[in-house]
Amino acid sequence: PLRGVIFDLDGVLTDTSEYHYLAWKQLADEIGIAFDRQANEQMRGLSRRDSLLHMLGDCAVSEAELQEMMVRKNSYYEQLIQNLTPADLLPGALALLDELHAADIKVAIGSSSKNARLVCQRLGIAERLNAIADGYSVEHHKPAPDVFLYAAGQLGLQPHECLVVEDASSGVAAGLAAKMWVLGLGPVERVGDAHIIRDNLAGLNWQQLLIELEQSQT
Ligand code: G16
Ligand code: MG
Repeated sequence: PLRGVIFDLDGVLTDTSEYHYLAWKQLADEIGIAFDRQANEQMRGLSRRDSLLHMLGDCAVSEAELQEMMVRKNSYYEQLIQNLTPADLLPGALALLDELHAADIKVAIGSSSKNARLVCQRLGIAERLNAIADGYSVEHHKPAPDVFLYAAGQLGLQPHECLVVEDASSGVAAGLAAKMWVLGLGPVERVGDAHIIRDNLAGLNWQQLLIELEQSQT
């Protein structure tokens, strides 16, 4: 039976994915690299470094330049998330967290972001979480399963007892590689490999979800 839910953060509980895009876009404009929302789509869920490497493509830069660019992008991102408040939780997020609490289901964050703790605090959900696994927790980032396995370990649960909620292809792949249940949020082209798929968290019902997961097995 399911005993824990591991939420991805950016794009699942809040729309910081838009702020990641804007921060990357500013950097790209400054260094004269073409970058748009479509290119950004491919970077969803990737670590800061992997995102930058993806953005640069075959444009060769030194390690020192890479470091400087990552610092610069993060400074733009930090500015953008400064005004995050609980109102920036996506529709349905709070209701689901309440429902999980009532059902005695443990809750963790499994994010690639090094800003995850700060974002959770700003959103006012830090106290509701039993664990936070973030960009500092593991060496290998999504699509590697490590961050979700780390979160499950923090919750004291086995992989098959956990449901991962993800909006990114890399995150869905990470959840499946961890041998966990996966709920994908977004278009089929992006999260189609997940066990069940929804547009977003709005109106999601935990008991209903459990039934659907069971059906997805047959
Ligand atoms: C998030 C975002 C990614 C971002 C990554 C690293 O992951 O989806 O766009 O590149 O974190 O963030 P930071 O630069 O803050 O360390 P997730 O896993 O929460 O979707
Ligand atoms: Mg995400």
